[in-house]
Amino acid sequence: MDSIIEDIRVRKILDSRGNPTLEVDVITWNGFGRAAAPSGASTGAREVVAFPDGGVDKIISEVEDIISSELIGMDAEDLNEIDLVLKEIDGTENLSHIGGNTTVAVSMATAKAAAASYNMPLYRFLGGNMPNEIPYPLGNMINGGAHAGKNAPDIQEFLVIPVGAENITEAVFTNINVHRKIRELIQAKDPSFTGGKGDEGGWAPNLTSEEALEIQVKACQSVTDETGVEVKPALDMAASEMWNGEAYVYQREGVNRSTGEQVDFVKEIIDNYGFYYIEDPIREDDFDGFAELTRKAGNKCLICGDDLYVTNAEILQEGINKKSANSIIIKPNQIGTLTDTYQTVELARNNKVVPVVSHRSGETTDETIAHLAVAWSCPIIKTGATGGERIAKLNELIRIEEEITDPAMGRIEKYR
Ligand code: 2PG
Ligand code: MG
Repeated sequence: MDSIIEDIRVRKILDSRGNPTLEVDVITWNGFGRAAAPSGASTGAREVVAFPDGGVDKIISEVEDIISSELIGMDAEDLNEIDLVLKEIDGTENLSHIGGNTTVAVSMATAKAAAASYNMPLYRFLGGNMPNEIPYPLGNMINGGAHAGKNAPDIQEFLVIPVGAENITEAVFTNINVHRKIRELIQAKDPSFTGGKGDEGGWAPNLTSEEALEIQVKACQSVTDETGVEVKPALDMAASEMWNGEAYVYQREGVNRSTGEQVDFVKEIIDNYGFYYIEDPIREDDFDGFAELTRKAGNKCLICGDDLYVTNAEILQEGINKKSANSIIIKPNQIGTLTDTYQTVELARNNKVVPVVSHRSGETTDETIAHLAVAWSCPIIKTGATGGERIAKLNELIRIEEEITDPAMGRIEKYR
């Protein structure tokens, strides 16, 4: 009885880019859950549709009542069933009728309401007896591509991961040290740098990708030397954004690379600079190009599919069959419900594909993904390094670590 849904409220709120998004409250007899949907700028072609035409306003004026009348009276604890009902209300494969951002916000708010009804934190409610692992934070340092202005690097995200950190506090403060160091190095190279940032809180400098790479690697080394905590460089290349149908276009550099050249270029980056993780190095429909790179460099680097897999278990299965990648980005709003998200995480884990729970470039202060990463023992979380909507997740991880007995950092090596 405690978790029977009594009311659902839907409202329009701001996201970090200033766009409207949806926030949902689910009220049960004995609990309350609130969640908001994020949004992408470099979305994968096979993601579910975020909102139907008419956007958030249409959901509030036309869809809220339908969802409420179906879900009120159901038990929030039966999340699988609720997610099914949401998909039935939509009635389409890609959730284009009511939008994956609508279903995901309701799904997450319902899970939080169920957890609250039993006085449990979400990670415990969803994770049950999962080991108490805290994910390593993959922090955003430099923004380019679709997340920054015109003269920023072509590569979308220059990231770091503090693999030597012993706990989450050490990890997030190591990342912020690198973030500060990178600002200094950018300023030294370009005295006119204003300190401007991109969508995810990384610096947005007037530099080429190669210049940014060098600064990133140097900053990792110097923070490792100064603090003794090993921190490694990583990238999200968002390569589909660069692909023009024939080649990968590095506009800022004036260089085009064929698929073979792109594979060689990425392999060189991994070999020369010791990169730990590279996301979407190849465009989203090229499973074979991904597989070639994974074959050549997957033993020393995580090759991660984001736009490639769009958190979709069926597409992931195709990639597993073709050995396309050894890591996958997990974004609940790419697939629309927590039930489907979890299925993809399970499939990944069972096949030794490292699941990386991730924010979107447009975010809110919703902290749900911090709980999902812990609940599902995902060894890495990608959620920025600074900025209110990013630290909402990082600070929640600090609180979670404090709550659990015997916390350990994520065991990435389990996947090797
Ligand atoms: C990505 C994400 C988040 P977006 O490409 O991984 O970093 O960006 O939300 O714009 O898809
Ligand atoms: Mg990505």
